[in-house]
Amino acid sequence: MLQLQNLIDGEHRAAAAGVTFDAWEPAVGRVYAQAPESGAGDVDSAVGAAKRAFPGWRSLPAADRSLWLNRLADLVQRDADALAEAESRDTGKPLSLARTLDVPRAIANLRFFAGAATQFASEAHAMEAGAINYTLRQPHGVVACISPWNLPLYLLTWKIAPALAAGNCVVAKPSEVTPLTASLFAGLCIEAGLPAGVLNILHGHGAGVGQAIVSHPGVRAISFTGGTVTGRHIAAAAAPHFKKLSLELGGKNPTLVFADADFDAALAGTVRAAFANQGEICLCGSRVLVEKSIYATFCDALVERVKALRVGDPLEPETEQGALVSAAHLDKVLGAVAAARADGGRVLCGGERARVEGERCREGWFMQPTVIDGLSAGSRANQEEIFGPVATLLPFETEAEAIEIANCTAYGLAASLWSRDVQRCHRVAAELESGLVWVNTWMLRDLRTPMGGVKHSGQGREGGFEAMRFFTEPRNVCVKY
Ligand code: TXE
Repeated sequence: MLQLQNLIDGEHRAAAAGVTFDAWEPAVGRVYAQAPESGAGDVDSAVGAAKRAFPGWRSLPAADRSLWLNRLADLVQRDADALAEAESRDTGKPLSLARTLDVPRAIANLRFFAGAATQFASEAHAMEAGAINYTLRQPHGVVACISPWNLPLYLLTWKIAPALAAGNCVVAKPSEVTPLTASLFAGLCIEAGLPAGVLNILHGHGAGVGQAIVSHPGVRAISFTGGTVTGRHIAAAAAPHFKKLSLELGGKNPTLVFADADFDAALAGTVRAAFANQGEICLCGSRVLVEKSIYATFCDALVERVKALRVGDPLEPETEQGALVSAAHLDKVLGAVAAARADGGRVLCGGERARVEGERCREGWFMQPTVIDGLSAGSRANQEEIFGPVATLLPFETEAEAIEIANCTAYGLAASLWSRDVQRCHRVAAELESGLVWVNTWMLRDLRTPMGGVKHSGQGREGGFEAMRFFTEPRNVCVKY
C-alpha cells in the first residue's frame, strides 16, 4: 500500500490530524494507496509557508523562475514513463493516452510558462498632456490552484506553472479521486530543490481542505477547474473576500456536422470528441448535431465506429476506452443513461457497464461507449453534463436550427463544427455561445490561446498571457513630466 504525503514548506508531511483517505485504482476496483486527509491546520501551515516564500520568489529575476520551471519539466520528462503509469493507474485511462497526452502536456505546460515568465510584458500609455502611464503587473502573493481528476497532472501543471511564472506562491489541491501524480510531482519539487513554500500541495476532500483553502484570508486568488456546482460554491466562498477567480467549469458541448462536411473526417472527429478519455474531458463533444439529409447514414456509421471502440485493461496497448474514474462516477453515468431511456431516448449502442476479460480487471469500473438518439434538445441528457462515454444525436434542418440547438444549454465551453463551406464555418463559429470553437477539428490546442467558457461554463480565461494576467494585479503609475 502506497502512503502519499502533502508537500508543505519544502518537505513531505502527513496531515496534521494524522487522518488518511483511500485512493482507488479504477481498472481493478481496489484501494492502492492512502493519502493525507488535510484540514484547516494544514492549510494554515501551507499558506504560512507560501507567505514566507513569497518575498524571495517574487523578487527572483523572471529568468530564474523560468529556469525553475524548466528544471521541473526536465524531471517530469525524465520520469515520463513512471508518471504515465501512475496517471493511468489512478484515473483508469489507457496508458497509451497518459503517455501521449497527459504527461507530454504537463511537460509542455511547464516549458510554455517558463517561456511566458520571460516574455510577459505590460503596457504603457503616453498622454498628450505630458504624462506617461505605465502598468505594473505584480503577483498577488499566495494563490490557490484546485484541479480535478480527469487530467490530473496536465491540469495541475496548467495552473501552477503560470502562477509560479508570474511570481506567486501556490497552495495546490489535486482531486481526492486522483492524488497520485501530484504526490510524485511533489517529490520532484523536493528533488529539484525548489525553494521551500513556493509550491505546497495538499491532499484531501473538497468539502474539507478545499473549502478551507478557498475561504482562507491569506489566499488572494483562486484558479479552479471542476464541476459547475462546485464552481458556484467556490465563488460564494470567495465573494466576501473579493478574491480574484478563474473558473473553468462543465460543458455540454455540441459537435455540428453539416451535410457538406468531409464525411470521414467528421466521423473520426466526432468519435474522438465524444469518447476521448472515456468522455471525461470538459471539452468533449457530447451532443452530436447532424444535418437531416445525412442523419441516417451518419448515425449508422457512428454507431458502427463506437461499437468497435475497444474497452479494456488500460495497460493493454490496443485499449481505446479505459475504466471510469470511480464507482460513484460510473453510477452517475449509468443513471444519466437510465434518465435518457425514461425520457424516450433510444440507446443505439452501449448503455451498460462493461465487463473486461481477464482476472485483473474483473471488478473494474468500465462502461460501454454509448450513443443515444430520439431525445428532445431540452431533455436531461441534452442539458446536463454526463462526463462519460455517452453521446446523444440530434438532427437539424437548417443552419439557424443547428445554432439554436447548439446554444440551448446553460453551458458554453466548447463546440466543433464540420463543413467544407468556408463562409458557413466563420458565420456559425461567430454565433455559437461558446468560449472555444473548433472548425473541422477538435481539441487542437495552442497554449497561447484563451481557454475557458461562457455562461455556466465559467468565468475568466486560462492560457498564454491570459493566465499571466490572471495571476498578476495590474497597477497604474502616472508620471507627469
Ligand atoms: O468535481 P468537483 P467532481 C464535472 C463532471 C463531474 C462533476 C463532479 O460533470 O461529474 O463535475 O465531479 C475540489 N471548495 N467535472 O465532484 O467536486 C475537489 O476536491 C474547494 C468537470 O469530482 O468539482 C477537486 O479537487 N474545492 C470538470 C475539484 O474541486 C472543492 C472536471 C474538482 O472537484 C470544493 C471534473 C469546495 N467546496 C468534473 N468541493 C472539468 N471542468 O473539466 C470540491 N472541491
